[in-house]
Amino acid sequence: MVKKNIIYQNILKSITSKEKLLAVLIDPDKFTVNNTETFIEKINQSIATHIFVGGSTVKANAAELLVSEIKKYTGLHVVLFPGDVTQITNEADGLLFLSLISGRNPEYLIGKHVASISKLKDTTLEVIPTGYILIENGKETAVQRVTETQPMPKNNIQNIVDTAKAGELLGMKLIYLEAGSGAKEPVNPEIISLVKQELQVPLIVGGGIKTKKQLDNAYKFGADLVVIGTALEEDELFFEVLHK
Ligand code: 1GP
Repeated sequence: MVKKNIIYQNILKSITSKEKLLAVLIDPDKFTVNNTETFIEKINQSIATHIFVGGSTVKANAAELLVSEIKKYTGLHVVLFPGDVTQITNEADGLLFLSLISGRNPEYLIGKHVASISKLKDTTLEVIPTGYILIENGKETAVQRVTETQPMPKNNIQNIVDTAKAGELLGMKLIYLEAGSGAKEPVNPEIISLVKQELQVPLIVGGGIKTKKQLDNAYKFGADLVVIGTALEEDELFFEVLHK
């Protein structure tokens, strides 16, 4: 396996220089490939620093096709955020090797990872082990349905903090607090702040962020990298407030 460490080192560097990071998430299942050039142009002119590609129910090869198209129009790092092994493609720069540590489904803790190894053997992808924590937001999300796991109750913050810390101690290089795609409410600032206080590794926050205020709040309370998908998918005018 080819090992690179460029994406992760850049994340660490940004944190040291107090720069905040933003990933635009593109779900191949909800995106029309013909729109790639115009959409990526908007990303290029925004404060986004990364493009994530993935979704819970993506059809085989859709991710590969989309990533190769995206790469034509941007110099930003394209990182896979896969819901399944079929979404792994060498066309991307990196892969969030997600373990769903909020759940107790062995398939999403380790099973899918074992199944992906034959694909990753000759990869040039930078593989970044990531502890993925799904937090309750008031409605059922795709992650919950597909993985058949329960999100963590948002009121038991200590348990969320302990889960994040356990992920770090297991060697995960990123912790991702997820409210779920299209969540009614983003992850509560108190949760972000208490998790951040315990962690040495970078913290990603995503799910349900639809306004600049919510984005700034996530940063203010400790997110190093924020992920926005649905809000930009549904209304590209949101790019205007994210302009560089
Ligand atoms: C979902 O965290 C990401 O996995 C982004 O969520 O689509 O709600 O922005 P949204």
